Amino acid sequence: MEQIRIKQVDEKKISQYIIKYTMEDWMSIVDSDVVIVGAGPSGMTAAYYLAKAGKKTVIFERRLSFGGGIGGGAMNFHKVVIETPANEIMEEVGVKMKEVEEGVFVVDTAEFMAKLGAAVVDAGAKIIHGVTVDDVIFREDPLRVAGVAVEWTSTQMSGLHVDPLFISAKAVLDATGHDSEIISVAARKLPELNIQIPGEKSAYSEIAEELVVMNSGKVAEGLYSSGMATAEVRGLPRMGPIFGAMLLSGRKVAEDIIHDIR
Ligand code: 48H
Ligand code: FE2
Repeated sequence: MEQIRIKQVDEKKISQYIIKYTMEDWMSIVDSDVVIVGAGPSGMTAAYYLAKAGKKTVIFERRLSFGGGIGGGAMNFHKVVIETPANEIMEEVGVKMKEVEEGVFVVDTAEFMAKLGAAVVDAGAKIIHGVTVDDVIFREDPLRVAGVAVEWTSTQMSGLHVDPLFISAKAVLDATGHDSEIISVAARKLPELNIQIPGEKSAYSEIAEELVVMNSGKVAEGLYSSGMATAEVRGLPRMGPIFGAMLLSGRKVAEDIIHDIR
């Protein structure tokens, strides 16, 4: 059998390459156009359209994977439902769909996560895993959100007292899902933003989808919501494992941000 010759790489060189090019990325990330918190379906869809429009976009994701609630499907069944016109977005990123009735499609969760994630990266957005956002930066005159505070998820889990780094952005998108973590912290620590959070309502899929898309957008200057964070912040019903509104709210909020930061 022919021997496979593998290039020999010194350990310290491996370290140097990783440190140098990680820091190069972070030097750019600290001054972003848009920070998206959460790599679930709505955050990734927003990132895809923002990056395609040339905005310097970063997603911070607490976990070491992307997809958010996609992976769990419905009670761990590996399918979710999509409805028109969200199928346009699935087609654009190459996710195969089975049309089960007119305008209603079933998709595989693994393919959904993988292809949406790949589309985000190919469009030029950065996805940084293992980072938790736990606060915002604000400015006065005019009062606005101007970025976020980030910490390693692993450091947070350790309980050690370590201060965060700050990342500035023209727009911050809370795509953290049901808990709406970023808008919640802004509402609590910046009462002058006047944000009231009524909380998500019980399930009513038929009306919830349109309501979530319509109500996704600006919550305060510089601060936006998409996906289930919108349901939490606007007091809208949940819809269960149908994902059209997650995708369409991500696209809608991307359009709003592109308009606002132009
Ligand atoms: C960094 C964070 C932080 C943080 C959270 O939950 P997601 O999938 O969010 P959406 O809104 O795009 O999609 C919601 C959908 O999955 C869902 O749950 C539906 C449709 N439910 C209907 C129903 O009736 O239940 O993703 C949010 C992501 C996750 O990956 C989190 O790990 C991440 O955000 N995240 N990342 N810093 N502070 N908080
Ligand atoms: Fe959910």
